[in-house]
This record gives sequence, C-alpha cells and structure tokens, in this order.
Amino acid sequence: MVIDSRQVRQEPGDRRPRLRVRRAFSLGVVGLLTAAGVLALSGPASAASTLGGAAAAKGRYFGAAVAANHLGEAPYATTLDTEFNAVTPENEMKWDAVESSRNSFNFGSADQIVGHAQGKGMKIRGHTLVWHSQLPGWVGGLSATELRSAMNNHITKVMQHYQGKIYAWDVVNEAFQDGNSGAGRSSPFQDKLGDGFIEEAFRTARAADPGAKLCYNDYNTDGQNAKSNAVYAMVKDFKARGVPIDCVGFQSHFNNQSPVPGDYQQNLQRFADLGVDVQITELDIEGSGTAQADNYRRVTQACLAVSRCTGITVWGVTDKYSWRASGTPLLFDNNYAKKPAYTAVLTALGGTSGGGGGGGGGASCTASYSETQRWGDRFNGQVTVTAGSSAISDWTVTVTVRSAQSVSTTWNGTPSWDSSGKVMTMRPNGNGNLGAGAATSFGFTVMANGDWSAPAIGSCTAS
Ligand code: 9MR
Repeated sequence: MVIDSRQVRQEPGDRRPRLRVRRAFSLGVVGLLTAAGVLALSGPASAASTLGGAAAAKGRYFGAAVAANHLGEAPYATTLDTEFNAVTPENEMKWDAVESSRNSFNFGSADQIVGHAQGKGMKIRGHTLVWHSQLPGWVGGLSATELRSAMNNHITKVMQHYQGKIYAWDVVNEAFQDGNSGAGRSSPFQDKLGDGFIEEAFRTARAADPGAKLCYNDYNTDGQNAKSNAVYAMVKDFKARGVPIDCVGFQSHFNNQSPVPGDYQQNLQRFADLGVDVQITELDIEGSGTAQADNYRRVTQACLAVSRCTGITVWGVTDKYSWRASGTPLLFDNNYAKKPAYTAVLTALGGTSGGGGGGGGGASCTASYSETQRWGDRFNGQVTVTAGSSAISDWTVTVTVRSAQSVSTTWNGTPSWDSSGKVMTMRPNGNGNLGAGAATSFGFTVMANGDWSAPAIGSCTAS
C-alpha cells in the first residue's frame, strides 16, 4: 500500500478516509491479506523513498521537464508519477508552440501536460512567456508599438488560460548577454523596447494571474559573475521600486566546460537575501558515475541550505530524451534505471532508497484522481490505478464523496458501499491484472447537490 499525500485530496479536518482505514483494520481484512504475504504496507515512510516525497519532507518540490509526446510511454509516465511532484513543460508553453500566428492560441500539448500534472497533484512551472528563442517569425517583424501590444497580449492570454494552475511562471527568460557586458541580450524585445520590456512583462504578468509566482530565469548565472551581477542589480531595483517579482530561476546546466561554481550556494543565498525565492529550474549535469553523483549532491545540498530555495527541477526524466542525451546528464538512464546521481540526490534530500529498482518491492499501487467532465448538476471523476514496481493481480481504492453528494453511476470497477453511502470501495471488474508500472482506470458520476469538491481518494492497496 502506498499512501501518497499528494494524491489524497483531503480537506483539513476531514478524517473520513482515515476512519475507513481503521475500520478495515478492525474487520481484519488488511491483517488477513498481510498474513498471506501479499500486501506490501508502507505508510508515509514510503514518501521518503522518492525524490518528490523526500523533497516534500524538506518543504520543497522536486520536478522534471516533461514532453507531452512521451507521456504515453509507460515507464516514462510511471517514473515521472512515482518520483516527481512538479513538472515544467519542456517546449509546449513556448511562444512558437502556443501562438504561432498572431492572437491565435493553441494550448493542446501544454494542456496535456497540465492535465496530467493536475491529476497527480503536481506543481506546475510555466515556461516561458518572453524569450528571444523559439519565437515565431511574425513577432520580429512588428513595430515597437505593435510588439509591446503583442507581448502583453501573449502574456495575458497564456497566463489567463492557466490561471490558478501554475505555481510559478518564467515570465522572462535569458534576457542578459553572456560575458562581461552586463547588458541586455539582443532580441526583438530588447532592440525595440529597450531594458524596460522586462519590467513591463512582469507588471503585465502580475495583473494576468495574481496567484502565480513570477520568476526571472537564466543560465550562466549560477555563480557570481558579470551576468549574475546584472540580474542581481535588476532584481534589487525591482524590489526597491515595487516591480512585481517573486523568484529567480537558476537553470544550472553543467558540464566540464561549465562546472558547478564553487560559490553556487552563496550565489543562491545573495539573491534570496533580496527577498525573492530561488529555484533550480533546469538542472542537468553531464557525466556519469561518482563524479556526476557528487555534483548532483552538491547542488541538492546547496538548495537545502538556502531556506528560500523552494525546489529543484531536472531538465528531463531520462537521459534518453535529454536535449543533450550524449552527455547522459540526468538521474535515470536510457532504460529508466536509477543512476548513482539519483541515489546521491535522494540521500541528500534525506530519503532512503528501499525497494525501488527491481523485484523485491512486493505488490503496490498508487491511485490518482481527475475530474473529466462537468454538467450543471453532476461531474464525472476518474481514478487511475497504477501498479508499482511489481505486477499485481488485484487492487482496491476507496472514494469518499462529500455529505451532500452521491454517486449515481460507476464504470470499469466493482463498487461496494459503507452504510453511510458516501464511502465507495472500488475493486476491479476484469481489470485487476496490471504489469509493473501499468495503469487502468475506473470512473463514476457524482451528483453534486451544490458541492463541487473533489472526492477524497484513499490509499491504493494491491495484491
Ligand atoms: O530542452 C529544450 C529543447 O528541447 C529545445 O529544442 C530547446 C530550444 O531552444 O530548448 C530546450 O530548453 C531550453 C530551455 O527552454 C531554456 N533554457 C535552455 C534549455 C536547454 O536548451
């Protein structure tokens, strides 16, 4: 059994799922299964055996850049869902992806990632609104006046589409030159609107979604140097003048030519001291074995040592799909096996690797919820049941609806009910056999009766 607090939607004070578990114990059901040796029980401790769980225990998130077109690959989705509790769309929210022609928006692929992440209770980093790269040609052809209006329209439309769903946006990305100039990088925005485009973008962003954290994100700013000094001066100025900015992202793409700087932690700290959060946003470190693991450990420890470092995102799930795959810079190899760097990060986060990897884990599963449709009086819910690292032949998930609500229909499962009629225990209906990491789902219709809250999904039990 895996209890993952991310996946159990429970109101503070709503103790129903826990009561149900106690009831099951008193009925001896769990005891019997355990005696038969078919149930792997791992309580909250199991959370600390994943990157996301261990980071959460330290008040942080651990995310990965994700590509929508890989979500259908079972080990990709399983690794993502098991290990990470945050995502960043790697390319799907960029200007060329969402607004390739002026004021005509296409959110298809980005929505896929957002929907997936929301179903799993993951945080979402929005990447990125204003960037010189992956910019459709029409933007470069605009006059200054038109460009300003197109930039503000882009920020507003994209942020409003995702309003309430994004934890932090990279509002402006990579706006400074490399090297010693400390000046803005040439781009349509810089060249036509001048330095002020950054401030304008942040002000527009705050108005578009006041609930999202607004970040400036860049590379080669990971240690103290002319470029990071220029960003530092900008953030200091913004804070002094009340220009909205909440966070600074440090991409942290490292290799032999660009190693983890000796003052990495101090650099994060000096930005945090300006009154912004700091985040490691695109971490990858080329290499292998112990050397790579040591670097990953240092980066993780640096984030943990800075109280305003709110999370780490690695730039991909697996080496196989890394933007620089030949440098094998990530935590899972081409076959999704955990690398020494994985263990180094997990250990640095205070987690322990038990059970993972291969074989020994016993039957387990996770359950995650998403609302799939809504009408004037009712909504459909879907629970996805995913087997852990071993195949399973049976599973059980509880769904607890609110007191005003009732379940009118179910499909793809065999339900049974407690006496209150509010706690449904769902078992398979021909879909109990799942290979390691494989998933199935069941669904149900909830009559809302005025309460549109999501049901509480209890832990998933497998045998
Ligand atoms: O990983 C991204 C790759 O798939 C794209 O082809 C590339 C296009 O510019 O962008 C990569 O992501 C970049 C990120 O958006 C901004 N920082 C640098 C990243 C690596 O190039």
